Amino acid sequence: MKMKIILFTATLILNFTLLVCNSYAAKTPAEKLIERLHKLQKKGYMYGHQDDPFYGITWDWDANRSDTYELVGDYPAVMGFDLGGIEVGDSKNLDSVPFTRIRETIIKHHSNGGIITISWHPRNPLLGTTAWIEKDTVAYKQAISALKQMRQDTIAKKVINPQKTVASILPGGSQHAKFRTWMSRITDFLKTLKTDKGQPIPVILRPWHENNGSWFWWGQNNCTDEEFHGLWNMLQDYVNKELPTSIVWSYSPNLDGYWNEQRFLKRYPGDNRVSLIGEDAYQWGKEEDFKKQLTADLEFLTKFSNEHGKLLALTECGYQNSPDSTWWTRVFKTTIEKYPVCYFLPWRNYSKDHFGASKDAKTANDFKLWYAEKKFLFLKDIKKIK
Ligand code: BMA
Repeated sequence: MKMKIILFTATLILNFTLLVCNSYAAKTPAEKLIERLHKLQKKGYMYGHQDDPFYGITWDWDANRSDTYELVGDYPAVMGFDLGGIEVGDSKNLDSVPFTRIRETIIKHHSNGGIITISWHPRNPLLGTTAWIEKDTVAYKQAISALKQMRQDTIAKKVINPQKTVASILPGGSQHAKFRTWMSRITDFLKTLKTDKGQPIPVILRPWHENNGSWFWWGQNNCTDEEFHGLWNMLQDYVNKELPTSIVWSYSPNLDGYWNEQRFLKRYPGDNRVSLIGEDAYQWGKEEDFKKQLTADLEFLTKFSNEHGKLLALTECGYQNSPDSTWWTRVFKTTIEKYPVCYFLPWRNYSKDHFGASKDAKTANDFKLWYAEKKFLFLKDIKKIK
């Protein structure tokens, strides 16, 4: 009898262990990253930085350097990289970073326990220009008005309207086949992001960002709501088919100041398509305006992300070349710390413009003071939290 009970209990324990192991094994790298981000969000907010190990305010391309490390003795928890240029087969991205180096760095940061986010500023598929559309639109309007004055309406009709870019790449559009090739090039790169054991490395992908502004060809005035959804879904469905287990999707509009549910929902891709809601939030003008807008947005986004079960992050941020030595703790920290922001990612540091922490920035001491706080998480802090 006793033996039977022991056997029965042993089987129960074994079954339970198998169940736990299976359910863990069944989780994809993307699902595990989402869980990890939720865990980390409860501990504090992580520091992220774009292109951190490639160049800094006073150096370029050296190996094993980082403005963050040289200031605080630790690396960013989150590193951001951009794949602009991969779509046309370039060997370096739009900021001259070789894709081979981006790949190596992603693999290394992941194996060190870090988190990766990827943005993409693809060129304009209709015009061959950059992701930034404003100059194209101005040139188009000038050409049309000149041609109209010359009564050249037939020629005017043939001039390509930059604001038709999104429409041109959707199924049935003149550039659809070309854009499929572009999508295949970005997925080919993403497929090479693997651990040394051959496991796909999870990444937070943040396409079509700042879409409530009109400076990119996918922006607010450059496509309709319907076209935007078509664009989002086309890329997402393509990438998910090729990489079904490793992509965490981030939807990241720009600092707005006036979000409400109705407006936000117009271009929100949908709960089944987004895991992280981000916002790109720079101070370009007055401090008071920035604080007011960011507070209003974080109030709205906190409520929205809680109700929809999403993560919240400031996916790009900073104050370019901040002349104000106390900006981080006095302006930024005090505005964000009340909200469940899981990470914030200052944009790149390079000789002309910098956004992130550095010993060469006026904000160096202020940032170091902030670094000492327990809630502020860097690579060493998150390593053990899997
Ligand atoms: C912008 C600027 C550009 C850069 C682009 C993509 O905000 O930093 O110089 O090319 O991001 O990284």
